[in-house]
Amino acid sequence: MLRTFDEVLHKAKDYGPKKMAVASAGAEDVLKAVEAARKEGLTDSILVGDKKEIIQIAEKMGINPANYEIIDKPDKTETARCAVELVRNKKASILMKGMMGTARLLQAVLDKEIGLRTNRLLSHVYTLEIKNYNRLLTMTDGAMNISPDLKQKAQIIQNAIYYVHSMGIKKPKVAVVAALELVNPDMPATIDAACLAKMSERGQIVGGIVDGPLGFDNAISKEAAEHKGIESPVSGEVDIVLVPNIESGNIFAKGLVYLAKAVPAGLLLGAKAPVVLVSRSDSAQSKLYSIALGVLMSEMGEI
Ligand code: COD
Repeated sequence: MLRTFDEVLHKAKDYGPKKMAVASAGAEDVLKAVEAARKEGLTDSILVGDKKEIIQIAEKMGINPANYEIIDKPDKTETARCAVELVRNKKASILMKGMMGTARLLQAVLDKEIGLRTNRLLSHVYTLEIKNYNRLLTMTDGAMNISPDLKQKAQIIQNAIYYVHSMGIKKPKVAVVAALELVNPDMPATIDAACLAKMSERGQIVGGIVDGPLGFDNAISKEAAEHKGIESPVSGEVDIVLVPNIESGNIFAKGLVYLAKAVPAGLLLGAKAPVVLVSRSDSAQSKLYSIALGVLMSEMGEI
């Protein structure tokens, strides 16, 4: 079981280098992460975007552009489509969002003809390394599915469970969190949570243990759960947190990053290949960890 990003990085090196298509690579922070991943032996990247600009920025940063295949696509929509097609045609096994809006890349990924759809729902995970927690915590979905229904939540959990398997966690523990740990008919998130726990018990979600509803306190702390007289098989050992909607997830992740100095990594799951989806504000190290997680996920192959 990989408990830290350094362990993830170390393990991912065993599987590299993987081909990675970078959509819109012409930005210092993107090239910095891509070059670090190359040096660590994680990836061998194909850079898509404005070739002149990519070369100019790379040279300014002391990166040798000759170490990369560069595909000239000055238009951003073309760039997204080209990078996606490289993955679809198996010329690359990981996709990375570079210097472009998430929506533009998602449109290409979701495109019925050239995209990377499978029969699964696409969902986003933030994996966080948090000082006061003894393992990596994966939270979903704070970036893709806006207000998932019960069926979608089950798929989002399933995606996250498969993903966490790639970190060597054989039976991940999933907490479906809400504002409280009781089913309150006025709070739909608590009803969904109870259904998801039952779906897991009945084998409708596999490969992990799902419990809910749980308040965040009694999900993350066994002591807090005991204090409230709650017995939960996941309490205190949670690997995955399912949040009710995009707002709660997004605020959750950013709150931990900005107030508790958690280190985030981000990926999109459920496509034909892992998609490294980082934000501009993520540090280069954090971007490198996201790539390393993409390598682990890619090693599992298409699910
Ligand atoms: N998985 C698989 N297919 C999907 C998904 C998904 N999660 N979402 C949409 N689709 C398919 C639909 O079935 C449909 O065939 C097609 O894609 C278009 O669907 P729409 O019309 O719902 O798609 P959009 O373009 O309106 O919305 C898709 C987005 C991903 C753009 C939308 O869900 C969105 O804006 N999400 C939030 C992204 C965001 O702003 N995040 C902020 C933090 S980074």
